[in-house]
Amino acid sequence: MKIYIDGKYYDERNAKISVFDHGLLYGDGIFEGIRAYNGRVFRLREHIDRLFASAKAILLTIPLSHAEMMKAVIATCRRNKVQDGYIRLLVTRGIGTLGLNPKSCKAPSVVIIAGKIQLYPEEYYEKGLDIITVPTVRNLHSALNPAIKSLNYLNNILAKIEANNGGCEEAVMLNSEGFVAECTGDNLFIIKGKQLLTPPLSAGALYGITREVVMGLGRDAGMSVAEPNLTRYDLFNADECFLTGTGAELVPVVKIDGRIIGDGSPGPITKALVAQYRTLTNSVGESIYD
Ligand code: PXG
Repeated sequence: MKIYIDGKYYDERNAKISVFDHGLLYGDGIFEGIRAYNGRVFRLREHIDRLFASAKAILLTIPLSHAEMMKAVIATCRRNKVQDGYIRLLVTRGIGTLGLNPKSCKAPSVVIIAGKIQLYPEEYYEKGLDIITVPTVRNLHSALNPAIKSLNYLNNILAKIEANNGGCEEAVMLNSEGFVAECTGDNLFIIKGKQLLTPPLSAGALYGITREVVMGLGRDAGMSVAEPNLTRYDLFNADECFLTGTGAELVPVVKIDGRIIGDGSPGPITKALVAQYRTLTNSVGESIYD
């Protein structure tokens, strides 16, 4: 695998970042996780737009334009002969002194890794997930806005550890007011009658690109799509529940905090949305080889 670092390609064993990079020292940087299907990068523009929005929020100047960044992602995929894969794009604050002031960092670094995707086991999609609410709440907007896809994921990692300690793969994260925010690396949806509901961004959800696509699929299917504040009670009494993310796509949820959702198996609307999402990912995207 060839890794892109600041305009050059390196073999895996030579792809290195300094221990003085503030991305490592302080988690000072941002990232994106992107998928390629059938030789096309899915929703590339949206991912690059979100990367630039995260950069703006942390006052990080990305040394490439939107168009150059898109080209760099495509070129890295081509170089690695990616057909179906996972792309990790990160921008670090760069090398600085041991003090946390980013003023000491002269140049941000851009890293692009285009490799194989580690898929969730097929069983998760067939049987659905059993998830739990965890004690760690989602970061406050007023502290570290969850809309920023920063290199500091400790909030999510702590929640993931708590879910694992409770024997589950995923965690429902609430915000400081007790409303549902999202999961550790996925957005959360419920279905109630003809309504497709997901927490608003203001509740502490990431502006998920899969979330946006799925809301569109729901509207196309004639569902009423809304973003109300949701409580655990709403989750427990949903007809169906599923998670969305670039890596996971759509994963059905069948149990939350010991309460069985619907009839305890992936619901019909969730299954239909999974099929529509797969059709879309296989047919559209920024071409790698044209
Ligand atoms: N919420 C959070 C907190 C995320 O980090 C999502 C929702 C889903 O967003 P997208 O745009 O992907 O639909 C994410 C993003 C990984 C990995 O390695 C994936 C994410 C985050 C961190 C790691 O698979 N997902």
